[in-house]
Amino acid sequence: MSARNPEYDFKWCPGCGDFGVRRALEWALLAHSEKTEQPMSDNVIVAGIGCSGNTVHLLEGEQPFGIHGIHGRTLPIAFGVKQGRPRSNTVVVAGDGDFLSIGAEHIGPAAQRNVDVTCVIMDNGVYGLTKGQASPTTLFGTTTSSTPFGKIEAAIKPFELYLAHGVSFIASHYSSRPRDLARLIEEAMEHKGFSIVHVQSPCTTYNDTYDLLKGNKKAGIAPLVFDVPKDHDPTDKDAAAALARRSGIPLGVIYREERPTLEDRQTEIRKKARSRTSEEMVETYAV
Ligand SMILES: Cc1ncc(C[n+]2csc(CCOP(=O)(O)OP(=O)(O)O)c2C)c(N)n1
Ligand code: SF4
Ligand SMILES: [Mg+2]
Repeated sequence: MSARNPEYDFKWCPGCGDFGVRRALEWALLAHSEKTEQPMSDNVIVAGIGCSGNTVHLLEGEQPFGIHGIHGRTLPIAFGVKQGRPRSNTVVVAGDGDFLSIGAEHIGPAAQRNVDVTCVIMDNGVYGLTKGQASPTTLFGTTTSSTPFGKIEAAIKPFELYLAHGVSFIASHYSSRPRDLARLIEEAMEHKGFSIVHVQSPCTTYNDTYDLLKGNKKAGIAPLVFDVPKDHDPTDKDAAAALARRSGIPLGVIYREERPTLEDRQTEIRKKARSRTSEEMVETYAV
């Protein structure tokens, strides 16, 4: 339960990866606000529905604005926030189910517009809140409450999907190194354009992947996570695609591209567009 929001009675399970993501997000928000000298109230967190979305209620300390919206619709809400308050640092927090299943159709338009929003996606490979159904990132053949004979679809590959859509900043990390994750989230917030930090955040109740991610010598399990190689050039799209296709979980920035944001282009258009009276507007429709 949040000390700042005692009416909201919510608990994560012990060991849930989302604790680490919450801590990282708090640090990143503090660092970003300090650097930009913007008040905390200029940060807006748009949360999806899922255990991950509850991050918005658990933030401690000075509070950003929080909107706990509709499952799968974080991006349209964030788009509206950014249109209404272009100076706000708008951050989406959502799960793999929310963002990549029902919400997947919104990734393409947000990327093509290069809307200046940062997304922190908590991927636990399962629908945690609704008790363990398969999600788009659940591996093929996995037995879950909705796939008792094994999942029959292949798992989607988020990084390849983000690259194909033209997301202008793509990073990957996991919840067990919150300091490093915080720096990556901060970098994503500083990026001008649409940024996604895709975080492996294990669900200890329905899909405990800690040993797989970190490795377990005693059990003979090699770690899935690896640091992005020092010589990786994130501005090289081919190199980013090769990294996205590599097996395992890279920790660091996969891709970065500087290009005008939607807000930049709108500012340019506003300079060109002459303001009109209602009568003049109606006149333009007359045949
Ligand atoms: C429109 C709509 N469809 C379905 C649901 C039910 N629902 C709530 S959370 C959820 C899945 C959550 O999974 P994920 O987004 O991965 O978040 P997690 O709980 O794993 O963090 C679903 C299907 C809903 N609330 N609204
Ligand atoms: S069900 Fe899973 S994702 Fe949800 S709080 Fe528990 S451990 Fe975390
Ligand atoms: Mg999930």
